[in-house]
Amino acid sequence: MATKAVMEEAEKLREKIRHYSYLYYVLDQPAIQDYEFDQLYRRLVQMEQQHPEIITPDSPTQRVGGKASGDFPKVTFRKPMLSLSNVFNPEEIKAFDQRVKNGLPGESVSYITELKIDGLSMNLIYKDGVLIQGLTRGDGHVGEDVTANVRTIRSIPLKLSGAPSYMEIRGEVFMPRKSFIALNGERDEAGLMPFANCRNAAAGSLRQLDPRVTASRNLDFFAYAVGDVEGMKIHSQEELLETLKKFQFKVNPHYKKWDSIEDVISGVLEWQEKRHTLDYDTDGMVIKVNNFEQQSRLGATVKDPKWATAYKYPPEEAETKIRHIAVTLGRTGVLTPSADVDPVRLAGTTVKRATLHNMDFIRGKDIRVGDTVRIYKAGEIIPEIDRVILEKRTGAEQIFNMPDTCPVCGSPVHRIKGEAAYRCTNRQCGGVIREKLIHFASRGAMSIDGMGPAVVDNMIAFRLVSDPSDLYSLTADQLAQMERMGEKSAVKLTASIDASRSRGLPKLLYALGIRYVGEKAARILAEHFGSLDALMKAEEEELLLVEGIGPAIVSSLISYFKEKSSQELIQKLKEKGVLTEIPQEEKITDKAGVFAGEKVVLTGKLSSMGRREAAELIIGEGGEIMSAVTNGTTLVIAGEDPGSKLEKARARGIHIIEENEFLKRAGVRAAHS
Ligand code: 1X8
Repeated sequence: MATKAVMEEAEKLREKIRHYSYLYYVLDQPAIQDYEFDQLYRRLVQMEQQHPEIITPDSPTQRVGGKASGDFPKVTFRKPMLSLSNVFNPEEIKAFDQRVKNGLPGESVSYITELKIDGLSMNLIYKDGVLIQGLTRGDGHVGEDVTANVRTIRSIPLKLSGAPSYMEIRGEVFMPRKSFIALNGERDEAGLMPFANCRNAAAGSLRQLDPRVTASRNLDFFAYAVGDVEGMKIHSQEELLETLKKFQFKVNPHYKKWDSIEDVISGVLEWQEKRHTLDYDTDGMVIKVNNFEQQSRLGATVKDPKWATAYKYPPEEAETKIRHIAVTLGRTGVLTPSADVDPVRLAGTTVKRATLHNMDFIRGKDIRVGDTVRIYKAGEIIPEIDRVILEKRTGAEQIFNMPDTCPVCGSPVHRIKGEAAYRCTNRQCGGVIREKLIHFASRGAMSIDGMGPAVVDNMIAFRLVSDPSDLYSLTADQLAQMERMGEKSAVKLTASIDASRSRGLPKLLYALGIRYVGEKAARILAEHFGSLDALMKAEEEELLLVEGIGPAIVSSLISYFKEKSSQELIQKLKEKGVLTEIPQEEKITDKAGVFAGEKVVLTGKLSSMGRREAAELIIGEGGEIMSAVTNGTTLVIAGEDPGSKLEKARARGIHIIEENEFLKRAGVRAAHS
């Protein structure tokens, strides 16, 4: 049996992890390094493994773990989830205001505007502050129970503090554009059908039978309403949003209160263009009467509330003609078709090319060369074809077929059973090698300066490299033989290749270009396993237990490491001195360092080191860096010319030390370890 002390320590860890997750996932203000977070998390997993009886359902370790149920049971809502009436122009907004005013004669009315998020509406049920059910909107009266999947969304609290006995939180599950674009890129590479937009991707991710898949999809949630609530009274939408924030939900920050409908209109129009800069899709603006008592007097029709409406922004689409279908080769050998179209303006840019993904996509939409098509931007960035305008067919359009041979090396092209993708069958295909090298050297991967596509082409043409490991034995003389490469540039390039040896495991893992292993997955894996050797030795079951790593990544890793060519490449990279572990400076070896638990503010100049260095030292010793003195600050390190932070610290009686004392504390430790 676990002792009281063990249970208390576990609960403390949970609180800490909840707090740092909140800062990271809800406020987007990370306060500790990922590695340090991982250490806390692993410590909790360890304790819970040793004492399974202490596991609580709201423990942060229990986000992914619900069983994969065969289907999603139907659940009837206590209060229906209504839809919204739509308005499309300022006149209709004014008419909405008139209807509201007619329902509330002589009263003054304030409105709240909120961005309308293009995702899926959800109802989250909290009993005594614990999330017990997550339901999709369904038909508004009966929703589907997707609790196991909802629990994997990090910005949704599993536990609320100070919550009433029963509360339903309503909001929108969505997929950020960045995640959507990355996901579709992976799907193209894997020969899977891409999602048409962020909303479909979010819906598909939420309806997964395996919660681990949902967990890997990077879903997010904005809260904006409540359903049934027992034991708490809220008086206005403004108060509601503030309350949701207090319960640590993510609330979209772009809401505003207005006292006149003219101001509402200007607020709505202001976002018509600005919304394109956000990292999530919005399809309009919701306008709500602020006062709840006025809301209830206005009431609802069978379908929608009379106190709210949605101003819908027109979808951004354009019409153009397909002139040609081109085929490009990716780094896994997949051939991807794309349409060259007549240049057309769309959502702020000129579009000349739209992706066609794969043959199933082309056949599914019956896309032909010469067709007139409607295009839009998926995730606001990627030009996509929505549909062919059949009425504009002339009969001169040409059906497209995938080439039988690789456009780069001429080898046969093969379609794997069950996949939509066609691949070049040549393992030594120059085009694939090229793409692999470009990826290996790219930013986010090994960041080799001066090694862009043109240089890679040159290297291949001069037969200097056939895989990334060859880079590490290149001499400046060899490089200088290439065209358009001076001696100076050659020396510089060898230096940046050399420097890339020590990038470390997270970058290397991404650079290897393993299918599905993007930057984020690479970092998670690197931090979990610490070395490439440990990762390569890991069994499937162990990989599946890693938070944020879904089954697709796991099977891709396993098949990659099983390949003889991968093993050889890794062996060669090691022999050439490429670091296959986490760099020393990114490691926090002992969380119980001399500054463990301290929240430290640095002020003034230190003579012995820079700010960054000092911060790293403190973090490395278990401390946390704060940018300003607050009530939570436990220690202030004062250098020269410390300024107002020092005064603030003095006024609050916070412990202050000077540079020599700081060095002594940090140094004593360093001498021991
Ligand atoms: C739907 C949505 C609402 C809000 C944001 N996004 C949506 N998709 C909001 O109120 N902030 S309200 C709503 C509905 O009532 N159907």
